[in-house]
Amino acid sequence: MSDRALPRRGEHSVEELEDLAFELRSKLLQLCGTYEGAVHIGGDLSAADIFTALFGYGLRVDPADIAHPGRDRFVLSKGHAAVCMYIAMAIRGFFSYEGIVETYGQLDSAYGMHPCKVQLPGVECSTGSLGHGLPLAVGMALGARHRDEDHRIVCLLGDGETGEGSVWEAAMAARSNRLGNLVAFVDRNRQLMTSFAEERVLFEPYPDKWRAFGWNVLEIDGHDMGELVRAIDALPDAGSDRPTVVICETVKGKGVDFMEHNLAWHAGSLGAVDLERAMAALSASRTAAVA
Ligand SMILES: Cc1ncc(C[n+]2csc(CCOP(=O)(O)OP(=O)(O)O)c2C)c(N)n1
Repeated sequence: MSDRALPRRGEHSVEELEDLAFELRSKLLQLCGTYEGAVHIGGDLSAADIFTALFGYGLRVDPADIAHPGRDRFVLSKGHAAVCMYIAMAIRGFFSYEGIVETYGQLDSAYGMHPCKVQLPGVECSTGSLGHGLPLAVGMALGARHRDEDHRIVCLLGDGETGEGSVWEAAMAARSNRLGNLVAFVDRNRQLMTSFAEERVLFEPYPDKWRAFGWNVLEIDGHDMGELVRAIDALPDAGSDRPTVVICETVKGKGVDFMEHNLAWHAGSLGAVDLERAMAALSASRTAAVA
């Protein structure tokens, strides 16, 4: 057993988390305006509240002690949202935002378009090929059980990604092995890369599919910080015998009106004029939300 103090969960209120989610979206857009390549901005914006709730509230992690054995492990299965994770982690104190912007997406940068745990200590899993994060998380959860550790493994998936068969093999293995220390969040933005989800794959009845695999299912509005916090508070103890999935209903491009529900904004970059428009739209949606 380690004699280091256990990492603490984030301690922000719902209102503070909402401010942090705005900060995260603003920083994402700024980076999208300076980086020359395409940023997966649509699925970053849909997941920004989930990232904020996890890194600002739900996860027991310590930026000053990233290898603590008692820390929760976060696995970004939708690895194309790496930059959103980097910035959420920067806001929690893991890295500096300026450091991310300086080298993001460049050859040999620690901040690649997909996360690499070798290049960037603090990242728990190298991901990017969709469908692999949940199987990895199942292995990590099993390992924790074997070592008698009581931390959680938290995995974020895209809904499109859950069209991969490996996700359902992992879901079955998780329940078979009674992995109550495993929690999946699904960013249910109902869009894939080039199409709307149900046009390609009949996901519905989506929550019932997870229930059929024996999971505890929570369904929430993934942009309502209060609901995110309550879902995190309602998670069963890591020692329980049933994995939990939190299905977060979201909007791809959330917060920037011309990106919302728009297939053109799965990935893209912003010129100076578009950046200004996007920042104005984000501020307007924040003002409307607090009014
Ligand atoms: C195995 C694999 N196939 C294809 C891709 C390319 N790809 C990147 S994002 C994406 C769409 C994924 O949709 P979803 O999981 O719903 O993510 P989101 O809409 O939240 O960005 C695809 C097909 C990939 N990264 N991995």
